[in-house]
Amino acid sequence: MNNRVAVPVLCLTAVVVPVLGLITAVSVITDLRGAGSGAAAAAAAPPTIDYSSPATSTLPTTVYLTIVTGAQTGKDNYPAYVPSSVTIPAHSKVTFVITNFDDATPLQAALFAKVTGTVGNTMSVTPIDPANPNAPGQATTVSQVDPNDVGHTFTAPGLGNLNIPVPGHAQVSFTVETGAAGTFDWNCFDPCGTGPDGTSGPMVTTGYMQGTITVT
Ligand SMILES: [Cu+2]
Repeated sequence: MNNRVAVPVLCLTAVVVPVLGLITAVSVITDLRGAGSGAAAAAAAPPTIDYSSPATSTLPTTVYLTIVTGAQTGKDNYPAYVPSSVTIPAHSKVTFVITNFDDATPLQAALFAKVTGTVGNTMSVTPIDPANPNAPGQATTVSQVDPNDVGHTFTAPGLGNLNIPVPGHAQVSFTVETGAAGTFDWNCFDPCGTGPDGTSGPMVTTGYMQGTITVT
């Protein structure tokens, strides 16, 4: 009889004592950890990272484009913007520099002779001599160009109604303020291409007189 009673008691003791010991051990470890992290926090606060804010963009805020002639592309009457597609940061001021080695083609629509969509609706124009390209002329700031002097336009209606009339044999620079992310098509609206009205060929070919501006 006594053995039958004693066995459960011993069993209970065998279970309870180790459990109590475990609880005590966990409490000690928790206390030590608390003390340790407190000391570390006092010594050097960990950096705070705010993941709700976007990372600062590493994209360039100056973009360089070159307009090359059909002779340079090796494709008759196929002048091209190089590069024809660019990626720029959102919510930023981005400066474009376009160097045009091509000559003028009179604009058919004088509307595209005006500078729009840039800071101040102006651009800087510096004449260049393609045969001596590192001896630029005097820069001037303009809000429009004589339609007969325009060689190509850089027109992106979706990007703040951007329109740049690029004179023949000139370098232009202008600044745009980007907004939210998006992809915007640009086209040249000067009839520099092939076909009876000059609007075929490179004018309708991505990589020549049309491309995209990606804002990200
Ligand atoms: Cu063009």
